[in-house]
Order: sequence, then structure tokens, then C-alpha cells
Amino acid sequence: MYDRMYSIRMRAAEGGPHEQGGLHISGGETLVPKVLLEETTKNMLQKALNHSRGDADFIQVIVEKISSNEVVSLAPLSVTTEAVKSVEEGHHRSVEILQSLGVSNKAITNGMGLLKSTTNFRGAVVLSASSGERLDDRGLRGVRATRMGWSHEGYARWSALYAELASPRIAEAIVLATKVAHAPFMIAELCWSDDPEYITGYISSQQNGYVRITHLKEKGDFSGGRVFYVSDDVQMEHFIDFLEQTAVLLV
Ligand code: PML
Repeated sequence: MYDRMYSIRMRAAEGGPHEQGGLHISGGETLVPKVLLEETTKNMLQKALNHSRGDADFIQVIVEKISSNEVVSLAPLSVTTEAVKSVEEGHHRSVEILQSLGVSNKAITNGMGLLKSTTNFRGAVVLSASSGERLDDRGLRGVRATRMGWSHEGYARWSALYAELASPRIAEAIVLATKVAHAPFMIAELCWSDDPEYITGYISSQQNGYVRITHLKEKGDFSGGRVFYVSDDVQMEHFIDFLEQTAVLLV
């Protein structure tokens, strides 16, 4: 049914490529049928060129064909939104949710500390949910979930159900969070955007779904990124291979 799907991924930086010290501006991932390839690639380019983090001078777009029998279908995580009045309240609520998912206080402090102080991560940082130690060796590149997107029908159904949330930013975040939540050894993801104009973040897990928290940083703040909390028995190669290689379509 999903033949001729293509993975499109984009990364953009200012001041040269990321690996030569450029500031990360924007990234994007999607999985589309051939008929939407051109339009979606154009939209991705627009996203890179019109971003509040800066004026990208390095943009890379990679297009890859995926064969239909490699695609895993998943239902999107359920979404809830917790309206909070301040960053303090938002962080307090994040701590409670992460604790309820079994993430240790040390790991919570390390994860939140990382996101508060980081302005230039392209991918996620992988932390042990018990010790809080960083487990990936990817430096500023981090670990990036790739090869994922919405099916046409899946997006139509979801956007009808959550009409008030159906922005490209949230739709993309749901894809990523759903794929990541289904990775082996995964416990919870903590994210807030590095976009200085966007202050809502989320904590996602298979257990609780996608829980949005409306205030996790102040406007104008370039900090943000993603933390993936994993269990102690994690096999990093297996975990990263799922995130980077397994094609996932939300249905
Ligand atoms: C990002 O844009 O970098 C991440 C999106 C975070 C939250 C999206 C939402 O649910 O409002």
C-alpha cells in the first residue's frame, strides 16, 4: 500500500555546516509518497530559510527511497496539554511527570540542566534514566530520529481530532515523539524547542502519551533540545539503529 515512500531530511546552519561550527538553525524529517516529494522538499527548504533562530547559509536536504516492506505503522501518541503560568511551574510539573515515569532525580536534574544550557544541539542527548549519565558519544550532533512521517489518512484523522493543534511544528513533533517512544529501552523524552519564539515543550512516553507543557522557557531564549531517557539494560547500537534506520509511518 505504501510503495515508493521517500524519506526527506533537512538540516540548516548559519556560519557554515554544523560540523564546522555553524549554529544550528533548523532541521526536519518526513516520509512521503513520490507524488508529494517535490512539494514537501520545497516546504522543507522554506522552513530552513524562514526560521527565527537565524539566516541559514548551509542547508542540506537528503532524499532517500524506502521500500514499502520496511515501513512500520504506528498510531500517534495521545495528546494532552497542561497549561502552566510560568517557567517555574512548567519545570515543576515536568519533574513530577518524569518522576512518575521512573526517571531519577539526578537524571531529571541533568536533563533539564542540559536543555537549559544548550543552544546548538542538532539531535537528542541520550541519558540513563537512573544515573543521569550521558550514554551516546555523538557530541553536539546528538542522536537524530529519522525516516518517519504521517500517512495521508493518519494525518487527516489526527488533525480532525486535534484541530487546534494541527500546526506543522506540532504534527512533526508528534511523529518524532511517537517513533522515539516506541524505541527499545526508551522510557521518556523531554523536549523544548531551541526556537527563541516558541516556549511550549513536552514529555512523551508510551505510558503517558504526549504531554505538552505550555511554558518551559522564556521568550527570546535560544536554549532547548531533546533528552531521551533510557533504561539501564540499553543496547545503544540497537537503540540508535531503530531511531535512525527503521522507517515509521503514523496511521
Ligand atoms: C520544536 O519545534 O523544536 C519542538 C516542538 C516542541 C513542542 C511542540 C508542541 O507540542 O507545541
